[in-house]
Amino acid sequence: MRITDAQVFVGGPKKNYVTLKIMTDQGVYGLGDATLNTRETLPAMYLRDYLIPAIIGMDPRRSEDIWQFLYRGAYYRRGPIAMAAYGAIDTALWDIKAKLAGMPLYQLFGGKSREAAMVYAHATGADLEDLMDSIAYYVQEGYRAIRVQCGIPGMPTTSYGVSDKRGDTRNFITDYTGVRPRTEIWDTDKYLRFMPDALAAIRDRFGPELHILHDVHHRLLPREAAEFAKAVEPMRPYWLEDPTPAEDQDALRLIRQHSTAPIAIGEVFNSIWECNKLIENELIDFIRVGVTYAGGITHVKRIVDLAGLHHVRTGFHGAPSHSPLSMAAQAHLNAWAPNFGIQEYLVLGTPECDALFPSEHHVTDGMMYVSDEPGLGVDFDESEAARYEYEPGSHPVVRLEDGTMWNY
Ligand code: CS2
Ligand code: MG
Repeated sequence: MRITDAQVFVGGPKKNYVTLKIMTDQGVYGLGDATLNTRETLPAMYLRDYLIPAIIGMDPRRSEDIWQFLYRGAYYRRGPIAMAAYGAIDTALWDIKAKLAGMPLYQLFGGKSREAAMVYAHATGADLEDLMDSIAYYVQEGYRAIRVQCGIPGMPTTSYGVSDKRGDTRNFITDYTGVRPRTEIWDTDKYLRFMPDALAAIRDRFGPELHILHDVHHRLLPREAAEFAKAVEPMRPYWLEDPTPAEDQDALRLIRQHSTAPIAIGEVFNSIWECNKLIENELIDFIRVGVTYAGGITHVKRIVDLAGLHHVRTGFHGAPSHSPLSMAAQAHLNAWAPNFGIQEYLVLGTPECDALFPSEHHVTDGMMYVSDEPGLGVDFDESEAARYEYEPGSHPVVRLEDGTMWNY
């Protein structure tokens, strides 16, 4: 069996999905995702110019060897662009393998460990009252776990992912008006004075059972993160995400020394070599990698197995930029992983997105049900894809009130 050709498509309904389709001499094809939000053309070019010409003629069933060929063969290893490109190929090869077996992908990992996987929704509010309405909406929709993000009083712009318009709970991460980013202003003192009380009010209003998650989005210094984690511990958050940038991994000990609040990190990691020390030293509770830019199923499965040895559970990245293909790959891993924790989930199901990526995967009452179709269980409609083209977009950048650049 041979790979005969592969194509890359960039575009989608208000997203720039980077979709890879690998064709074989037996008519079976595989699909993979390389969507690197706001840098989408780069993995697409890596695939088209360097990787696709090198894999044509290879046996698509040898996914492990092809992964090693891509990773070891590059010499300049890792990085999100390369790992997204390898990840797309790897996912497409697993799709082909499971289609050949006539089984849903999770069967190849060892079968289902659960009937459905808990997901968390995003609630946001311009202020606390607005956020309470947004949480109430998701609770009523059946979600058991909700990430809560709120505008901070006195801060000149709203912080990460929150609209300044009351009642507008769409997720504001990517701005598709061009590559020049808008600026958000950050003030740690205002945040630290406000957010613990806000979380206490949310716990008070929604009771002990709701899983409350919060994303600090790399904004605090390690000492401040420890102070924050200690302050919110009585509210029993399900997790605190990215309390501090994880480049300085030893600094995370400070949080552990001061608080038992669970810590989730890893959405910007792209290899096991960024995860292994945090996992082995048991400095985190949830690993947040995404199949898209952490090298695909082969590499992420290795990270999940390492995490399992150290009581670290999964909480895969599932931001709005994720394609239904990467979400499907994660749905299969979530169905299998003995150390599954939770899955981030934003409603992707617009009619346009469903038409582009038809599938049986679905979320009901806050639980994700994996498709039983052979392979990934997602198709790709090329005539739909022809309607879209790449639209340049950007994340905001963050500055302190005096103009100093900060972490987005
Ligand atoms: C966020 C991300 O989902 C999350 O937890 O931190 O949305 C992140 O901002 C985006 O993926 C960046 O593209
Ligand atoms: Mg995050």
